[in-house]
Amino acid sequence: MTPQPTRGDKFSFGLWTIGWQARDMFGEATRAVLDPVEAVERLTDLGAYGITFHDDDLVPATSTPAQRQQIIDRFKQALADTGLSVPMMTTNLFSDPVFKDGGFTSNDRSVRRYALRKVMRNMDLAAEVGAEIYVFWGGREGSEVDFAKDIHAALDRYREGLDLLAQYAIDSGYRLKFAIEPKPNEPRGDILLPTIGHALAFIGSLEHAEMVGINPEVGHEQMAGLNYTHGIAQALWAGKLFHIDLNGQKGPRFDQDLVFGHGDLLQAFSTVDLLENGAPDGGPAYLGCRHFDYKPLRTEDVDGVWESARANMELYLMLRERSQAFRADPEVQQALADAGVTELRLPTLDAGESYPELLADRSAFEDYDLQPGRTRGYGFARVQRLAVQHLLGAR
Ligand code: GLT
Ligand code: MN
Ligand code: MN
Repeated sequence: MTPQPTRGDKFSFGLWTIGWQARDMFGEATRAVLDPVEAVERLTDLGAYGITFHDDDLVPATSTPAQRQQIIDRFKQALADTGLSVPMMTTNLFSDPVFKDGGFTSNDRSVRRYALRKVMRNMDLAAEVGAEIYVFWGGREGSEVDFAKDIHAALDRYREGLDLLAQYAIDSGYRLKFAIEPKPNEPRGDILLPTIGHALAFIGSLEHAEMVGINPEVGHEQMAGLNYTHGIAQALWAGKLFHIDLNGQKGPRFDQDLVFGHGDLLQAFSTVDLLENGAPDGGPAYLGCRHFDYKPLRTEDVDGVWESARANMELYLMLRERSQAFRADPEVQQALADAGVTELRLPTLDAGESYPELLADRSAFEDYDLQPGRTRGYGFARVQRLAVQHLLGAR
């Protein structure tokens, strides 16, 4: 019997994921439009906690104000009927051709002003439906031609935009926190804030840095050949992991948005282990939603969509069980201790010690015997073997 998701697991899905019609670069849609109300009902039945969306996912961009209100009212009724939450919302600043050179960083100033207004209107809705996180994925903020984009100015405009929106949230009394989602490329040739590290450095320059964190996506880091678990660990260390986009990716290539774990499964295992057991006291390191940002395979009909939605949650729960067994295994605990994993938590200097004492400690340098450190084995191979045994349920 595989584990069954419940609301307490805090799984959430983008409306654009299960609702993806599977239109791609080379072919037309293979699935019909999914009614947002049906999405709410089906996700509830499957045991999810929340649904997230862009302004235009819920309300088609061509809607009149009256139509917009009607769609929102109907959607809110479905939320009330099911108890499903909207933990996160975001803005589509990439589909309309007007955003071909970006939203906040378009070379065209009027586009930048329009983008800010579009976000503000949707922040009002986010506050109304109780969302706590507002995501900024700047897929069109970037360039293909180095000489055509002044990066210094573009970062100034990015900061100007986020500072203004943060001020708007504060002045409006909204309890929204912002989360920037990095991506290295696609749809732009090169995107601004391409990795977790770039985004963290940028956030430090913002006027309301305390209300801005990141929303790292598995595939986006792996597209850049980076280690997702390391990336979110640094975000946690910085107190900036405000949200996550879980999915699967098979190495550096186009953004695949596979089901979570259907790429680098071993790294998915360490990701879940970190989220669930990675706090210094061994408890969960991350308390927010486990949000899936994936694309159901283009080959699937609507049944396959719900099958894949299940697969995301089920895989996460299986890995959570596996990671609990891994942590509880005395042999693993011994292997981790032997490997020095716990020793790394010891400060390098003694309490009260500083560099004068270190300089005076002959055993640290002048009399230090390099041989043991040169010849020791660290036992990491054993840790990895045990991890894989647990991953595959062989222990
Ligand atoms: C878009 C992108 C995702 C982002 C979404 C938020 S939209 O589909 O590929 O990674 O999370 O804007
Ligand atoms: Mn993606
Ligand atoms: Mn994403």
